[in-house]
Amino acid sequence: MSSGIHGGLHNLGHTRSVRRSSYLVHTPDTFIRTQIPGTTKARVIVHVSPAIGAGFTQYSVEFEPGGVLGDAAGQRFVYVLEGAVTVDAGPHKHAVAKDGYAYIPQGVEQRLSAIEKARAVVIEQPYRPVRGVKAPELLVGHEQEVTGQPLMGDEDLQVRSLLPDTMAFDFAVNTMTYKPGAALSMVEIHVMEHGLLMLEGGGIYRLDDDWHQVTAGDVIWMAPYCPQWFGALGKAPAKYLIYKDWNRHPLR
Ligand code: UGY
Ligand code: MN
Repeated sequence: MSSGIHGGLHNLGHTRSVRRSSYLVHTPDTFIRTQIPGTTKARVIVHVSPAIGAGFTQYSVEFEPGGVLGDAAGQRFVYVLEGAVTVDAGPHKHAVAKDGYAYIPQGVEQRLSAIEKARAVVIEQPYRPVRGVKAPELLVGHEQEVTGQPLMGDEDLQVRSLLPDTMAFDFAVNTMTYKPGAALSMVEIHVMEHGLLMLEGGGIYRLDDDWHQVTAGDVIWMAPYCPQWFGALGKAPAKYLIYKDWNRHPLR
């Protein structure tokens, strides 16, 4: 049987995706592929953008072999989900493979080229400088090389900070890995917003006053002050990549 929109498998109008003023749950069945200037042989799915009220953008790029993503609209963070890409940024050139990542400062001429079929998540945000603090430089790393830290002493919930926690950076990107049954110890309400991609496993996400089942491949945007809590379900760990704006005065 054929599938998708041409085969009539439309789930009778049902989806786990939800759009509220304080959050978005974006599940793969609702993804629409598009293109942005500077892309060739690459499709883009924009999950989070100023159009929904966010101060950053988060999108996925699906590259064919040889596919390219060009210049950014601000500083850029790239995390490779599948395959490998070459990052050409100014005078630097780095190969970044699955679970590898790169931070590229604002204004650097750049080109990301897929060495093979690849998928990556991209976060871009205008840089907010701080007087007397030098802006960050290009940084390339790998998630597995970052030491995990237990969140609030909970060994079953490990946080890996992919960017250095210095005032030079105005956002953070972390991975959070929950052992089966682990959960945030509190409902968080904070000024920072989040862009989140479920990498592995799943569980229940509380967002505002609603509880959602979430699984690998789902994306969530949380507005500032959106009440949030997560508990991992199933027999395998749950893991997500999470962005937050960070290290800046709330009036700037
Ligand atoms: O860093 C955070 O705010 C993180 N603990 N939030 C979350 O997982 N929803
Ligand atoms: Mn949070």
